[in-house]
Amino acid sequence: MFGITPSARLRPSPYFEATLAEGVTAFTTYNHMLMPTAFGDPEAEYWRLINGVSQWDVAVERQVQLKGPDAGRLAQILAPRDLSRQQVGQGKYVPLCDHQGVLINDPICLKLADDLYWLSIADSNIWFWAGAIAAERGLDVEVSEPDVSPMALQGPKAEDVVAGVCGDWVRTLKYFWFRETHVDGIPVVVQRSGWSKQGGFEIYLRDGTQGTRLWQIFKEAGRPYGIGPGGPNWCERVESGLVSYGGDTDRSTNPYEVRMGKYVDLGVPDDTLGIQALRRIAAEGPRRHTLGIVLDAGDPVKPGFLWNPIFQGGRKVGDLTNCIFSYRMKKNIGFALIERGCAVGARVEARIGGIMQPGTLVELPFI
Ligand code: THG
Repeated sequence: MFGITPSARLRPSPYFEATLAEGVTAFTTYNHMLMPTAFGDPEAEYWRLINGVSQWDVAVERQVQLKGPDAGRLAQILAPRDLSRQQVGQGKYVPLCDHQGVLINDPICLKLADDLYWLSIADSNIWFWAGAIAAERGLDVEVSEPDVSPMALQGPKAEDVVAGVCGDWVRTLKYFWFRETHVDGIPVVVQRSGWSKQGGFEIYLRDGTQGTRLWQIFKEAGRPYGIGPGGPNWCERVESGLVSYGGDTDRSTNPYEVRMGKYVDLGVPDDTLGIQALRRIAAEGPRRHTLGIVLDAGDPVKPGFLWNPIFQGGRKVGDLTNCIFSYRMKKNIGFALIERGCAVGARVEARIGGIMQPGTLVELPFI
């Protein structure tokens, strides 16, 4: 359809050549990189994730490394979730908020050592933010972006594939826990994680020259299980109720509005960014919440790129932040970021492409 102009601003993934060889047909941009999102057969890619194992280039999940005596202090200043009992080898899903309590990223925080943390970030420039906060607070910590590029293996067969390559110890890893190891001499971190609810692992490659080789090793090990390429799957993640920062959030969304309230600890130290605002929001109650919506329409609707307004009795009450035809439910489903007065069971209308589409609000996740 169109090409992409090369530039040093558009940074390459170590798996780029491998995904070209797999027949990638579409990319999205994320953290100033390209992420493969399609390989020509969306339904096959979906069922492979649900029933088998899917291999993803998610190198765009960049690491913001905090290193030095104050690394843990900085992590806790950035994240309004209690990290005081986080252990080495453990990851935690954390909201990052600005001073107003607005969500600015939702990384996994990995503690590699008492003085070494990675924030595995979603799509926003946290390296500027973390560096500025460290300097302003006079902390003894170095903020950098190391040569680390995750690849995901997702789906019910992912554990067998990763155990085949790394050993049976991976089967004992708890959710978000990880271990540093080598795969045929290539340095990696292996974590039980990934942006799907089908189970799986992420392999954080620590040598960007070895992407093609690492891809091939897992592809070979996955052959008996029918492995194939994929990417963060729009349909599966909506069915599973996974929030996409920047997709389902806007410039005023706080964690309580997008089902992340359980990852906020109001007792964190007072110098944590955004905590005063979050305490106020928690006391007053957020204005909006995120629910599922099931449209009446039987045929797939095309929602386009923009948020679609949701109405009740002719009044705008929220936004449809995504919408997809579910292969398992055979319905159009999406997320509604909507006034708290609109509850589960309520009938609403979403205006999509100029057409009013009636639907019902439901609990998340759908499946
Ligand atoms: N893996 C890694 N880095 C990432 C992502 C990832 N960075 C960007 C983005 N994804 C960060 N966002 C999320 C969002 C949700 C989850 C992980 C990262 C997730 N959530 C589960 C849930 O909401 O049900 C479990 C949360 C929990 O139990 O604590 O897994 O995917 N490396």
